[in-house]
Amino acid sequence: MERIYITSPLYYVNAEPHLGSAYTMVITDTLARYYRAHGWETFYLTGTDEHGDKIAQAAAEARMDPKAFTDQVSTTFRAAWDTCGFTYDHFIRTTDAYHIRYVQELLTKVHTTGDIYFDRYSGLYCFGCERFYTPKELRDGKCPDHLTEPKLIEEENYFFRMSKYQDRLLRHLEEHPDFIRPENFRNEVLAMLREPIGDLCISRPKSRLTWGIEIPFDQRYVTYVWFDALINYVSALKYKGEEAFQKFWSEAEHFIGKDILKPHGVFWPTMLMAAGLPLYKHLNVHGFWTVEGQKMSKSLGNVISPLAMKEKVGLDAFRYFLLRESVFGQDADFREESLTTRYNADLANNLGNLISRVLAMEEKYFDGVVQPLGQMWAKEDQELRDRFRQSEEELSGHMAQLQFHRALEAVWAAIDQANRYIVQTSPFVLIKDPAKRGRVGEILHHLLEALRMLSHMLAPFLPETSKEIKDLLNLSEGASDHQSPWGSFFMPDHKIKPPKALFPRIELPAELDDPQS
Ligand code: ME8
Repeated sequence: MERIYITSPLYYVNAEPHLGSAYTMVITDTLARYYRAHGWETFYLTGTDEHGDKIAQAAAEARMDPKAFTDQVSTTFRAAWDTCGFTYDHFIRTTDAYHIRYVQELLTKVHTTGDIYFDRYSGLYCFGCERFYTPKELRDGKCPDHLTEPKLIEEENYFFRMSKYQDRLLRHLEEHPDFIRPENFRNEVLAMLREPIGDLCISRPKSRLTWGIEIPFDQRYVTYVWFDALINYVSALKYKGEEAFQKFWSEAEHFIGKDILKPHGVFWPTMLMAAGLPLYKHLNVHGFWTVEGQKMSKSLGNVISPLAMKEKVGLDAFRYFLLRESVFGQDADFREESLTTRYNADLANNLGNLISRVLAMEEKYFDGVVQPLGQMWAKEDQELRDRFRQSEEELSGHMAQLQFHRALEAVWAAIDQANRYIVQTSPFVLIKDPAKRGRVGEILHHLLEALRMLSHMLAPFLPETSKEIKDLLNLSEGASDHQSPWGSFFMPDHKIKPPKALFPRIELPAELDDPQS
């Protein structure tokens, strides 16, 4: 049986869920649903990243004890993801006892083999990133992410002999061209590996930070947050049992945003090498979302909340927009106006109208009872079926390449064909001639097949809509009905439900309304 292990990043509990975190969840949830539906054994992991300076500071600002604070925010995340219906199999917190134990086990192992050593170090430290910077990495002397000047810190710490694994990682990337994808991010990591990567400072003295996993061989220190958080991808599987680890680890597909490429592309694989563990299968890197052309930030007040979007347009419309509007790996811009335009054109007009028209005609002409298909199919009937078959094939190719927007384009090509088929065959005209009633029944049968296939193809992307279509067609939820060949599924006495408007149009001010849609 084929398997896939899908991971999202662990979200820092210093902010509420937003567009960026929701996007990674939508992608990973879509993939998990897709592979599950195709019979793959799937494990989908998400969770929260709860240690380190950033979190300690956020807890202090909230005047809370860090553990109580992280309990609260982690619960908020989990509740938000549950409200969004994301189908993760396990939610890990880096404060979970089993994770802490596993991190300490791994630290001890790497220390014993000599790949962790103690040293005095002075360097430029960015508190925002929680890491040391080399002067070369800075922009005008400032951290490129936080635009603040790092502080010169001199202290004794533990170091991970990362440089020892540099050549091996470089070779791995050269031998596995799709290890990091898309290619531009692979090239970024290759460029990092063609310069000396140095060793990684993996401890923080308790004199300046206590909120972390204690270094098991020196109680004066806690673990650097990345040497803790990254390990979640393995500790969660180990928690599920050795069998889960054996089954899934080699199938790991990590999904991250581009700002955390270095920890995942350089720290993590070298850590795995030092721990004697196999490497993950792929690192899949997505771009950043801006909002109306601007960076999303609390101070600008433009943070998009997935829960607010659920209230406003519904989760499926939000998912559709994120997946259809962006190209995986590239940056994208969130605009309410584009969302409304796509909603009205693609969801309300093309998809919503198709569903309600077909169901309304079936209801009106045949009381909702599906009519039999004849032996001979018209050219248009065959074209409709062929277009759906082709779309399904295209969809699976695009999913393998993480081209979600293309996959949706393929589904919409089928929807367009179904709408065209209604115009070509004009059942609403034919029905006026009693001699053509049989043909009208056949046309509607083909269209109901189209809706059945749509409910299947749309399921990973628009799960609620897919469920609604199934329900309207009066199909049981778990039925693997999509495997039945076109035309052989509906029994002649099958009765569908009355029509329903799935995506009511969003009314726009007159000047914004698109005359085409
Ligand atoms: O980095 N557009 O957590 P995080 C797209 N705890 N993605 C965005 C985004 C935006 N505007 N803003 C943030 C962390 N993200 C670490 C991860 S993994 C072991 C530890 C993405 O909460 C960002 O790229 O700051 C990252 O993938 C995710 O949200 C979590 O960011």
